[in-house]
Parts: sequence; C-alpha cells; structure tokens
Amino acid sequence: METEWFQPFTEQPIALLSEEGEWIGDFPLDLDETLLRQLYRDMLAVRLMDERFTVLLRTGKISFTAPMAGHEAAQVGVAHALRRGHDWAFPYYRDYGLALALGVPLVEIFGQMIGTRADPNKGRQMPCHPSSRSLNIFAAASTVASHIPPATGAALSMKIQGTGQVAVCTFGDGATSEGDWYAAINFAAVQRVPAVFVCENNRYAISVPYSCQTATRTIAEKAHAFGIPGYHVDGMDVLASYYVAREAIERARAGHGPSLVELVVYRYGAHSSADDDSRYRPREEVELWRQRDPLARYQRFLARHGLWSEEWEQQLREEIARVIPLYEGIQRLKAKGDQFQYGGKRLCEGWRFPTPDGKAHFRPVPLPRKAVPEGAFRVVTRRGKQFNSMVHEDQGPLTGAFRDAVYMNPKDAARLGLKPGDPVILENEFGRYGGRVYLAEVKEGTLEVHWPEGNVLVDPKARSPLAHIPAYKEILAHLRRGEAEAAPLLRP
Ligand SMILES: Cc1ncc(C[n+]2csc(CCOP(=O)(O)OP(=O)(O)O)c2C)c(N)n1
Ligand SMILES: [Mg+2]
Repeated sequence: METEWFQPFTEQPIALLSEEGEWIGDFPLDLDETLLRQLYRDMLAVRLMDERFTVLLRTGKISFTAPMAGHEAAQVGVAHALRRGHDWAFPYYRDYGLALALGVPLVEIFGQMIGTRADPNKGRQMPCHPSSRSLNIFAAASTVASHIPPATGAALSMKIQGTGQVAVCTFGDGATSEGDWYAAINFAAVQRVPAVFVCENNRYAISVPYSCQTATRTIAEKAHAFGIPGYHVDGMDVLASYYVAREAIERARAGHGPSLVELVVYRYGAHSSADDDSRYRPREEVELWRQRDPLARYQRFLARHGLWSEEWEQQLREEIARVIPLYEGIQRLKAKGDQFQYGGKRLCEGWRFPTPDGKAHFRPVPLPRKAVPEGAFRVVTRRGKQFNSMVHEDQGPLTGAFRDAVYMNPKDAARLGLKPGDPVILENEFGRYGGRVYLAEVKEGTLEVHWPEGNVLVDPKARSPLAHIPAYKEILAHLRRGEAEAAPLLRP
C-alpha cells in the first residue's frame, strides 16, 4: 500500500484542516493546485445545484428533492478518491454531489430530476436517484440500505475476477440500523472484498436523531464487530474526506479488505421536500453547524495558499450559474424534440403511465404552458404550499395539480361548468398555478384518469410509475373524499 497515515477508531474525528483553514495534517500535502481548486469548484457547483433544485421545486418543475447542502465536502472528497469509470460507486438518494463530482453530466442530472427522456433511468425513479452506466454508478434506490448487499456482491465479483476495481458504497446513519447493513459488511469482511463502506453521518434519519438510532458513540466503532478498520472522520473537511477515502480505497485495491469510513456531516436543509425539520431540531443547532460550513472552511484554506480570490469566486459562480440553466434548457429541448408517441397523439412528455393492458407506456404530456389565457377559470384556494405535486386538504373538491394538469372530480367540474382541457388558474397566497382540467375519479380503490383517447386505470397497489408521483396518493385520498368540503371558488 502506498500510504498509511490514518489511525482507525480515533476518539476525535480525523481532520486535516482547522476551522480557520490551516493544514493540520502530520504528512505532506501532495495534491496539485488543479485538484485543490477542482475540489472547491465541485463543492460550489453542488451547493448551487442544490439551491437550483429548490427553485425548480418551488416553481413546480420537479416533484421532490433531498437537499445535500452540508454534505458537499464528504461527497466531493470521496468522489475524487475513486478511480472514475473504473471503480464502482453505490450511492444513496442524497448523493447527487457525489454523482456530479464523479462526472455525471448535468443534462442527465436535471433530466433525472425533472423526469424527461434525458434521464438515464427513463422516468422509473423518483428525483434524486442518480446512476450512470458509463461511470459505473449503481442506480440509487429509495429503500434504505438495500444497495449495500449489491455493493458487497459486486466487490466479491471484482475480487474473483481480479479486476483491480473497488466498490465504494455510501449511505446515511439511519442505514446502519438495517439488517442489510450488517449482513453486507460482515460478508464483505469475511470475504476480504475490495469495498469501502462510507457513512455520511448527518446525525438524523429524517426526524430520528442519532441518539435514538444507536447506542454507540460513533458509527466507525461498529467496524470492530466485523474485524475491519473503522475511520471516524470530519466529513465537513474535504481534504480529510478525500485522504481517508483514498487510503481506504487503495487498501482495498491492494487486497487488504474492506473498511468502514464515517464522515461526520450535517444537513442544512430538511430531510427532503416532504419534511419540515423545524419540528424536530432547533434552529440554533442548524445555525451552529452553519458556522462550520465546509465550503467556507476550504475557501479559507485555499486563500491561505493563494488559490482563492473574490474574483475567482465571482467568476466560478457566474460560470456555474450559466451552465446550470443551460443544461436544464438542453434537456427540455431534448424532451421536446424527442417525444414519445402514444395512440398517435402527443399527450405528455417522457412519462411512463400504465394502461389498461397492464403495460407501462410513455405518454407525452403537453409541455407546461407558460401562461394560462386571461379569462381562465380562477380558483382561490384557502391555503397551501405549492401546487406542484401537492394536494392540500383545504383545497376543497379541486383535487390536485401536477405539472400542467389540474385533476378534478367530474362532479365538481360539472358544477363549475368546466370541461376537460379548460384552462384554470389555481391561486393562493404563494402564487398562481396555471393548468388544464383533467377529470379523475376514484372507482373501487382505483384512480381513473380520463384521457382524451381513453381512460387510464391506475391501480394504487400496482407497481406503477405513477404511484411514485408524490401527488398520487394525495390525489387519490382527496378524490375519495369527494365533495366533502368546498373551498371558496371565484370567477375573475
Ligand atoms: C427500508 C426503509 N425504511 C424506511 C424508509 C423511509 N426513509 C427514507 S429516508 C429515511 C432516513 C434515512 O436516514 P439516513 O440513513 O440517516 O440518511 P439521510 O437521509 O439522513 O442522509 C427513511 C427512514 C425507507 N426508504 N426504506
Ligand atoms: Mg442521516
């Protein structure tokens, strides 16, 4: 093995940078300027991409996001320690930063988030589930810890075939309570496979704090049970994340078996767009961790070495801000020019819908209309956050909205004098949402959506891609209630 700098099972997390950005490692820094700057560029791109996801969510273009701010140093550090396209990564749903730093093109990332044909998963996954065939990134799964046994299996295959590859598997602290986690790491240790198990320990599994997750002080010490080294690392220090991951990866590659790397991080945002973190963690705690921002710390380090300046920062931000919308634009154009046909008509864009023959078909959806014509039926809803993929109980009989569709119970539509395709504007204190009426009703536990060329039955129990749409269950629940409560409805 090339290097052996780090001790496993340390009391304090391994750090190579002080909060002030001084190098505190007891070995010489051997990274060139290009890589040192690249680490910062990637972290900044991840932060800005994450912010962009929130904007897309709020403007109704995506249905879900799992914020990764606070995890940048961990994900970017690990990504750079891998041999890209040679080693395999087994990410989890919060790992878009890892994917970006591993080289997944933004067009694919945004294609996956928005669910268009640019998505390598072809719309089969929720947003925030990266993968790449060419870069050896295994498809992320929502089921916590389910990707860890496949990582061990892949590593075993690498060992048997002598490929010289390593499988790097990332997961959260919550995943370490799953049986799959123990079984997979135990087997990896017994077989001495070339794998590295990386825990992004952000101290919460949704609302469950670390103290309710495990009785051990660290995740790293659980490695004792498997007979492998466990490294306790400051995951908000990009250089510590990089160097420890690099050593663990090279150790695995050299045939010394797997290790467990715990990267202590903090997620600044909520668990996901379906979570309100203010209900379980105090603002002061978040603020305290914000003072340890991984980007600011690394920026101080670069500045000390003359590798960062205000101008460079500005230039980088402008570059990234230009590139992100560009890729969004490209993927939208791609989706436009490359639409799936169904029944000879263009209906929806790059989305899979099950049809009565039991098969999933892509239905092109009309692309979101920028403006709903004046004079459109206006519906004022009492309250609610956003219309996209959300149905709020107090929206009355109006069911819900998703993309450019406003789902409506036929009875309510008739009462309001609306036909399918009529333009409507939903309005609340958060803004306006334009869409067209689609009729949808619940029949014997099944949601029937009335499409122009035939009704589509959606069985909630079927593993239909539609069932993954966050709005689906809520639309279903709302439709079930029928006309229960009416919201104030106004014509302009
Ligand atoms: C097997 C399973 N149980 C529960 C869930 C619901 N769930 C989704 S994410 C999550 C929390 C996981 O937390 P952690 O592993 O710490 O990762 P983090 O989201 O904090 O990065 C849970 C319980 C799930 N997806 N799969
Ligand atoms: Mg967690």
